[in-house]
Amino acid sequence: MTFKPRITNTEQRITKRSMATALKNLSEYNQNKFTDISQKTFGIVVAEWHDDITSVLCQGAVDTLLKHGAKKENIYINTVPGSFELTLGAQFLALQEEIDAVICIGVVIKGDTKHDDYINNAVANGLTNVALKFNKPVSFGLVTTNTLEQALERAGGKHGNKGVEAAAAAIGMLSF
Ligand code: DLZ
Repeated sequence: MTFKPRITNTEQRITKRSMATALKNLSEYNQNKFTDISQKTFGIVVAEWHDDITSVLCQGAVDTLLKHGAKKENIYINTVPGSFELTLGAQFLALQEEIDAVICIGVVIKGDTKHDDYINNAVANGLTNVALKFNKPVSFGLVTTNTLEQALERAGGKHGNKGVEAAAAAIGMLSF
């Protein structure tokens, strides 16, 4: 029997997917397997930098939790100065036994220096570590863009709302 690699199919899938990413609202998610979250408690950490945008992302996250059955009194929102501080904020929340999942919200827009790279990498690594350390979902609602316009497109604009996605990811992981 000859082995036929399915490289062509894989390439087709990848092309389709990247086209979809460029064109579609990114906030579509699969809720079929969502667990009952009516008794779950959520901590949201929101960065104050670009707070006109992070507040919209946070609202998207809260609306999504409520839409799927979370109780308002079981959602705790805390702010941190900037996205770099999201990791420690997430750790403070994850440390609380009653918190089931943490959702982190921030916006980092590229400037003239590599500052954004350092922040984004630190947050990605830091939040991964917190999730693994506390064995709890910690979702990455960090909008990382080149321009303000791109950030706005991902905060209730044509590419959806990254806060919605972050909340959906947290619920998805609680349903694991
Ligand atoms: C310093 C800084 C810069 C330049 N840009 C952003 C940004 O685009 N988004 C954001 O959330 N925070 C930014 N910060 C602040 C850092 O995240 C952090 O709060 C400071 O470096 C203090 O630790």
